[in-house]
Amino acid sequence: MKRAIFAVVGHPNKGKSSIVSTLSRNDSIEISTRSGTTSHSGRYRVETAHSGYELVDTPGFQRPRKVLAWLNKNSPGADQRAKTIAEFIEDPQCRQNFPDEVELLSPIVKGAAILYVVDGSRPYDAEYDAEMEILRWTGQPSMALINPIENEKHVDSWSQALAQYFKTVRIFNPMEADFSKQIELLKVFSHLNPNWAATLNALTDDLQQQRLAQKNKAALLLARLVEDLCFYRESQKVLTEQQAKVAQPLLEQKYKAWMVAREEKGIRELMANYAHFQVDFSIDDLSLPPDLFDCDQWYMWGLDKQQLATASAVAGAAAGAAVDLAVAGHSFMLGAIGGGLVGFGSAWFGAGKLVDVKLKGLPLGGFEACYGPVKNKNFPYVVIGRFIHIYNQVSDRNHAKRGRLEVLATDFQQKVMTLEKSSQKALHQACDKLVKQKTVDDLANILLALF
Ligand SMILES: Nc1nc2c(ncn2[C@@H]2O[C@H](COP(=O)(O)OP(=O)(O)O)[C@@H](O)[C@H]2O)c(=O)[nH]1
Ligand SMILES: [Mg+2]
Repeated sequence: MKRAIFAVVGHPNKGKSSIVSTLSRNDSIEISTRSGTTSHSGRYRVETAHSGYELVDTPGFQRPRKVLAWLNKNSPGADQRAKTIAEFIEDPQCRQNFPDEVELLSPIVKGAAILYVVDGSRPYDAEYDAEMEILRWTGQPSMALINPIENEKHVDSWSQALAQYFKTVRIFNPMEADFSKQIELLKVFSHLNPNWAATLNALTDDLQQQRLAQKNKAALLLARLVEDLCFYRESQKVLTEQQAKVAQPLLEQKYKAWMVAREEKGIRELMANYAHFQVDFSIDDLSLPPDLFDCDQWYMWGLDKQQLATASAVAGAAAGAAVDLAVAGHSFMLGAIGGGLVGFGSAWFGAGKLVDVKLKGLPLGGFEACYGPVKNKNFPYVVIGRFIHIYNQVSDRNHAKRGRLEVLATDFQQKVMTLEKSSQKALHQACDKLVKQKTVDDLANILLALF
């Protein structure tokens, strides 16, 4: 058998489906506290550029002792055991009486290697011997995985028991095992069957490449996001200043809605990049500091005042006034420029702390009322900080994890401080350009330092 196939087997509720989910990066596999959730085997192919393998998620053993009794009764001797197992899965009576065992043994009889899963937080007892004995009868390559579901209390006794039946035993927690732990495990798999060593080695190489490519893609997604958010403006033609005043709240509303939706889209793209499609997440969860438009709370996401001042200096931007304006949260372009910009009353400015609010006289009469683009110097850092924060959670999130994305604050300011000086400078210069609505060459590459 050329293709590497692993059947993940064990007692119900030991994390078999969780392991398959994490290793195959598939968050649509059903995982449940309800025993017997997986009643039919599911096959999950992992395809990479030059390789691939398959995981089979199976139902748990239901009546292993009875099955073993049947096998013992029907086996002429040790040399015939694998054959007896094959007879067991074909036997009409057995298919009726032991559907789960038939289902889980079928892929093994066809050549799959065995990954036997137990829970390291529950004690070993002799009941499991029947399962392990049945698996041994198949004669297929095998290893055991101890999943410490709640704790590692019984890992040692399990290790001893498992060593009686399996040459290879590893601890693997499908919720927590990070990428390197997953790669480590795949490397162990490659020793189970010498025929699969080459393909599984190619697989781990591919996965490592893939992970790099995902990181580059994440940086590219952020580059597009921060550019879009920094450049965006909402505008509307109006005939009079009075009309502009009426239009202003609507413009503001539309502007904010667009910005929020764009940020959410960027985050969804990031999740899709890591094959997370079912994550329960709402952009509102990011409102640890209330929202993207609350300047006072920004220092938590972006840079703090002092960093911002340093950033401006590093970027070679005008220090002093420019920095103070940024810190105060408003920076307006007022007065007449070109076609004629008309400033508005204080209500107009007050609402527009964050952004540029303009009324521009049009050559053929009337005005163009504009909301945006962003003027606050901290804004690009805030967007970047929020994205990096989500990146940290998403890129390391195992696919067995269900439930909401936990929003744990990560220290973006610290991250910026620890960048190499040249990377810091490039970042500050890029942000300085972005708030001036100038495009930045190679932005994704500059941002990559933060990933
Ligand atoms: N905390 C924690 N829960 C786990 C772990 N593995 C599985 N579970 C939980 O145990 C239950 C059964 O998991 P599942 O993968 O469906 O087990 P299966 O019946 O063997 O396929 C689910 O509620 C999982 O969320 C783990 O490593 N840590
Ligand atoms: Mg299952």
